[in-house]
Amino acid sequence: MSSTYARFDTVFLLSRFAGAKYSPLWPSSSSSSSSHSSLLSSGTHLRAKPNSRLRSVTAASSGPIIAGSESIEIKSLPTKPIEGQKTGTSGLRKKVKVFMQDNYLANWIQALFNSLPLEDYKDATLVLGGDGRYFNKEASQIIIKIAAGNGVGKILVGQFINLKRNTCREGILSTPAVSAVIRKRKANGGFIMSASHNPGGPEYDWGIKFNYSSGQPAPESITDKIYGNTLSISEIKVAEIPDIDLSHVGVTKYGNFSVEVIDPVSDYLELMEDVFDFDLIRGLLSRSDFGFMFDAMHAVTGAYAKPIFVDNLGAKPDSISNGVPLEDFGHGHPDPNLTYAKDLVDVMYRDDGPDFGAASDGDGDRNMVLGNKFFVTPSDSVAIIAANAQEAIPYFRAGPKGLARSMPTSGALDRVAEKLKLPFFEVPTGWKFFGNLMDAGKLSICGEESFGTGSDHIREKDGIWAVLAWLSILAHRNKDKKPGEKLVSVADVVNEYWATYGRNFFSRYDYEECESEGANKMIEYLRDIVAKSKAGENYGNYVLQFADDFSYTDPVDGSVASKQGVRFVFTDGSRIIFRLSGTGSAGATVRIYIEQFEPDVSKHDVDAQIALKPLIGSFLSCIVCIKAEGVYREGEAHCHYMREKNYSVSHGPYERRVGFLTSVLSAMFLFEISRAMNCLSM
Ligand code: VG1
Ligand code: CO
Repeated sequence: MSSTYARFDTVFLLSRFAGAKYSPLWPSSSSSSSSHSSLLSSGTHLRAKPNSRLRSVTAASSGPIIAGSESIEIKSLPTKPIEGQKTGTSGLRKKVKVFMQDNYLANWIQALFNSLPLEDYKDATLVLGGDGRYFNKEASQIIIKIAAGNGVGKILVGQFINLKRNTCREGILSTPAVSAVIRKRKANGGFIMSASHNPGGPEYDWGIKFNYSSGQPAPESITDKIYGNTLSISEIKVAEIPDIDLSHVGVTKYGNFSVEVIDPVSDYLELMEDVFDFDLIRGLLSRSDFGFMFDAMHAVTGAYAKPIFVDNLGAKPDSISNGVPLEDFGHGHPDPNLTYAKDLVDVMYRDDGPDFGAASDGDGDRNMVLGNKFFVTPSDSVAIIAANAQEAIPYFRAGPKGLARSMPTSGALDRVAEKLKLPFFEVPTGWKFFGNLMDAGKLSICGEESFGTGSDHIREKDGIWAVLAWLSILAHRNKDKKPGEKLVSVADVVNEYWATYGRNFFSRYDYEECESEGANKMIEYLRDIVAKSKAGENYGNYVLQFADDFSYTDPVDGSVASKQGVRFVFTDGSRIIFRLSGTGSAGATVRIYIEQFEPDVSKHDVDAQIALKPLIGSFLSCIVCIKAEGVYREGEAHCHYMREKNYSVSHGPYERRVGFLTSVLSAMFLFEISRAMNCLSM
């Protein structure tokens, strides 16, 4: 198998490792038992003719009428528990084929209602949106009928019309827009139909998230309850209403229940106008000596980019690429990083490329920021936004209240917080951990290394917000520049920041579709090492400050999240972190994060991989190689990696001529083998 390898100091993608096969979690409809009915396959409720204004609907044969709310009839559909519906870092994500089976989605939605207090949804307003991916259209109808069946009063749904192509995408709202709409319209919560940056289409992924009334992702206390309820569910409450026409803005009513189709952009745009100085940004974007490019990756921000950047801020129409949201993201992987947003990267690395480029992901909450021939790591990006926010962004005129990052995100932001004397928080991976701090007025700006940046203007990370934040910084720095004068560039802003605060070299390595068992064993093995580690131990030239499995106690509600990632932190601030992803749809993804701080400005220009090499080498030879001595002489592999940077690797566990990435992977097998041979000191 081959790997994709990109030489930039951020995310590395190693795909399809180990050939882990996905096995369905639930038999397909053909093999399903007759003791439960399926919302998708029964066809009686979901295939009704759209837009017929029925005042009452006769019950279908497959279940009894359990209630009549005014003129809506509600039916109880028998169902059976389905395994594996545990929510990960951000909602429930699976292959779309899994979601399309029997009552897979319906069960989860009903389990959600079973988990919420009645007052949180009865006669309440909920928002429904998504990134336009394959299956969202059908899923919207399922969610609406179950919401109505459970007594929800009103659903607000986004919709996007592409006038040029004369097409309509139903159920469109970016993740940040769902959060904004919930907050603005005081809704009780909302559903987001998206697997975010995971690819879409019949063969790929689908996902569902639920956000609460503050617009924030449901906390683990709720998602754990939902999971529990998926294991005991026996009925789904479905309103007997036809499919709702979601292609036209307007209201459809059935009894006390209504669905309002809304423009997905206006509430969000209004908020952005409050947060930023649009005149300032317009001044920059309309300059003839400033080039701008935004890649919507055929994902949801296609619906937002033209109205915001072009129609409101004066960017040229051709500055938006891949601006039409498509069900399969144009066969792309809507992940705004150097590997998957390659088209944008190619343009930005041309001599005559634009001065500023950005991309966002499937559901519009991630962002990547580039200057001409310059990539800004997400960890640096949030630190730079925080350092410049007060002078460049009206929303932060009084100064940010506090700063926060996820644990694996580099320590760049910590230094800004220290300098600005701001409260600072380190939370586990996943945006849901920031919300409480924001609600408590302790946090304004936060970010994750995974291309997530945002603030307390909403309760989600926000791709377009990050782009506008960067444009504000550049516009502020350049507002007095006369035509022909050299503009302050993205690279200038970053270099100046490094010179002031030092540089945190950072790199993340991903190993996708690993076998879950091996990956879990690897983490267990690392936990064993942590338990035996002592402060002051030498790892080559590095001295261990501490090693642990990160645990977080929420300062607001006292809830505890444990086992959030194994950390080795050294006395100079360098860190190596291992954790398993919670967003994959098949097998396990291992993430390794490596970071080293460099205060010396003369060394800031070095390639991150070169800068991180000594740390990687010392760590691996101590942790992996020595402990496994006699089984695998890893040291040789390192030397090999140091010489050879572009390679195609073989993933065999005994492969000798492998690079660093493979050798860590091999370690997973190695641990198991070593265990079996009893040659690890465990
Ligand atoms: C990943 C990222 C995490 C992010 C999450 C959701 O999670 O690491 O930082 O919050 O995706 O992002 P994991 O568990 O796979 O590492 V998104 O844009 O998918 O809502
Ligand atoms: Co996303």
